[in-house]
Amino acid sequence: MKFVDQVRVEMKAGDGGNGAVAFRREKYVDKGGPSGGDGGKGGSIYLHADSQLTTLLDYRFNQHQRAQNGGHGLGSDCNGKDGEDLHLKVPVGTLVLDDETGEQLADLSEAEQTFVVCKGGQGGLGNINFATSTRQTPRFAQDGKPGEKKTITLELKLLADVGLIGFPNAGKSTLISRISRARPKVADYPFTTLVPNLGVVQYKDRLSFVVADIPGLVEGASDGVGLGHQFLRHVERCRVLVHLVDLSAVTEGRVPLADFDVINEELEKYSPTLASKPQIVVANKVDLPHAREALAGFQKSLARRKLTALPLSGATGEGLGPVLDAVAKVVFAQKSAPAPRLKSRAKVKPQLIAEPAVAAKRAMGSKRKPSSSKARRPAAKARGARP
Ligand SMILES: Nc1nc2c(ncn2[C@@H]2O[C@H](COP(=O)(O)OP(=O)(O)OP(=O)(O)O)[C@@H](O)[C@H]2O)c(=O)[nH]1
Ligand SMILES: [Mg+2]
Repeated sequence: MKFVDQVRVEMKAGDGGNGAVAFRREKYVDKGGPSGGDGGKGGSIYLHADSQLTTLLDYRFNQHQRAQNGGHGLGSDCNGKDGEDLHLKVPVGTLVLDDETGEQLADLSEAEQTFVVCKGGQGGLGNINFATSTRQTPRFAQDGKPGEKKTITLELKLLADVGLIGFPNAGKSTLISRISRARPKVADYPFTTLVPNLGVVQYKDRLSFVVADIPGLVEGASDGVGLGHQFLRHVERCRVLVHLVDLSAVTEGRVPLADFDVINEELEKYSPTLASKPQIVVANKVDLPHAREALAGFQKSLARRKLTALPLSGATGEGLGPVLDAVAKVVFAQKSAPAPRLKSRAKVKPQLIAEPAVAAKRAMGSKRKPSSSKARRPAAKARGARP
């Protein structure tokens, strides 16, 4: 399936129906008066975040979306029918941007979140509404209002906790397929991964986090080299980046520290915020002899910058524990504490708010108890809600 993560869509809500100009004409009813009904409301366009969807592919070939117009008002006091609303589904993590201004209109980051993109136009009033004592035959009615029209850009940003970054062939897909059930293609040529993949990692104590494997970056990605920066938006929301450095590349004359710097420069060019995200540096492929030899040197050069590199072999699983622990430490430290949930309404102790008059009487020492059932009701409510 094609991965579509950005699409421009023209949206038009339904226009409101026009109000009608009509007069009652009946046998024996002379000058029956105005009877033009109102126009119906135009349909609105809603976007719903759906956890079942993973891409914006549906919109690639449906770039014009229209909701139904409202029906026009009719004679005999008949109102026009409201236009049907249009409900569109988008994947969770979709940003809704105004195409012209680039302004963010909505961020649908939670399942079932809803956003009204375009409101339907109001229906016009029929002439029946304009009859007064001095104007008994209004020969005019109101036109319906046009529905909102917008061109928007839908942009998908995957919701992953951890983003895997590094050069092509660094072993990102190998790592995600080892720690999760994601099975992206693994091969020894660059740009094997062309679209981001997500995997859920089951960590200890039933804790889990989502990892995104994104296509490799190369020097000049900001100028469109390789696949460019286009997929970096998918790690913008991550809590932590795992930066894989391929130590075996020393056999090709590459220097691990230089590789590390190139990727960081590309991150910086894309977004300084992304570059300042917590990073766990992983020295990968240590199962290979050349890589193992290069490890100490790489770690030393990072230590000079007060950074550490965790050795790993995505292929054999060596060093996986400490890497996952380091990731989990950042992910779960940052994950906000679970929102306090009310187990039952009983926990909320309602306070009896006395009406000002009652409060004043009480203050004056009035001993008369409220006798009416109305006055007793709040107290009864409070009792009912007690645990
Ligand atoms: N020896 C060894 N080989 C590895 C290790 N990890 C990955 N490889 C090999 O390195 C090559 C590239 O691995 P991938 O996982 O496809 O690399 P990637 O970072 O996803 O590459 P792109 O998708 O092209 O960006 C494959 O031939 C893997 O078998 C490792 O830990 N040790
Ligand atoms: Mg890959």
